[in-house]
Amino acid sequence: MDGVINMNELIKIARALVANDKGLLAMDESTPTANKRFAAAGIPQTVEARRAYRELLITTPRLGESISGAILYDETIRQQTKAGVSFVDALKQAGIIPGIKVDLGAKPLAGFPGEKVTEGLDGLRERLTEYKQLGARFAKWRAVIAIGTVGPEQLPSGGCLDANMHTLARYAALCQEVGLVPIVEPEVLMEGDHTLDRCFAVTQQGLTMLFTQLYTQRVRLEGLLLKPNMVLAGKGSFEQNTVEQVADATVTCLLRSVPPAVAGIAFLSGGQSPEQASSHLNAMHNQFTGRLPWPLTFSFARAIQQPALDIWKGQDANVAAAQQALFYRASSNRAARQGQYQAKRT
Ligand code: 5MM
Repeated sequence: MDGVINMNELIKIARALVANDKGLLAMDESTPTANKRFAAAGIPQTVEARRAYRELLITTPRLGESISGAILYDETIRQQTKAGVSFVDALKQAGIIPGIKVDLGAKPLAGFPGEKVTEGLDGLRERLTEYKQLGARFAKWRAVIAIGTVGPEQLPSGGCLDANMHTLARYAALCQEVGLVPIVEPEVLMEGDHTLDRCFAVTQQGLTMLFTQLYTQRVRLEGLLLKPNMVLAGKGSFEQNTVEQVADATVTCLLRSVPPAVAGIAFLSGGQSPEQASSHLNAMHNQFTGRLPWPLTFSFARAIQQPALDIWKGQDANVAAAQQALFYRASSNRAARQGQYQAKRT
């Protein structure tokens, strides 16, 4: 394993990613996901359209005022702006730390109908080494946990939680060995008709198992970020909760299951609207002022990008307006970290 110097460097990067009330821009959609979102917005699903869209995001003026790090994808980390500047260098010039999604996606878990395990450990050490050479300073791996029922069985199963949390810990250990800050993302999905209480119980169980696995695999928590879901009722639940209830449940769940040594927590948005995601983060800061042991921020994809994508529509003429929308969502989320966000339409 690494010596003290490398771990100090990791801790420095982890802290920089959550410093100054900034957060992360998740722009690590795999090609199938990016194409799905483009198709829904009537944008051609080509390499050039994906490149142009990522250039729009990365070159948004003053983005670095609110964004500390951007999560890229294998295709994107190798691309350049039209002017020939690599995306990695463009991010660095904007004061944004480049990162990379390194999982190879969630696949059906053998023996557990309806559940998935994220793949990508084989050859990961070599891939991480290459990404570090390309300029990445942190990495991200997402596991998905479904709540529901299959026949008589309640999901998630212990087997699914075990497999995913073990895999996340093995990934995190490899990242630290190579010198990349791991972001671990165990996402409890919003799909389903479950209550907020059920999401709370599953999130707490998953996080408790995750930190046991991280301990077992000798991962240093000071050099790691957690990217969890907020605690929410399922999208199909008739019982939806207030912003204050979501904020209270989410932070209470995290306080019970995440050690204070963790460098920071950066939420995924999971299908919430941009306004909902910012309002929830804002309420957490207002309701728990002075009681948060870790920096609490955002690492949104849809909740930060969607307005920009909708405006862009694949047209050069819309780039400036789309960038303004992205800037607005990024600064709104920074304001939410300060408890100063006021929801209004973009
Ligand atoms: C949950 O997804 C992550 C956060 O995005 P949201 O804020 O929209 O929930 C996101 O980083 C995700 O991991 C990437 O979009 C990659 O997704 P795929 O499914 O393409 O690997």
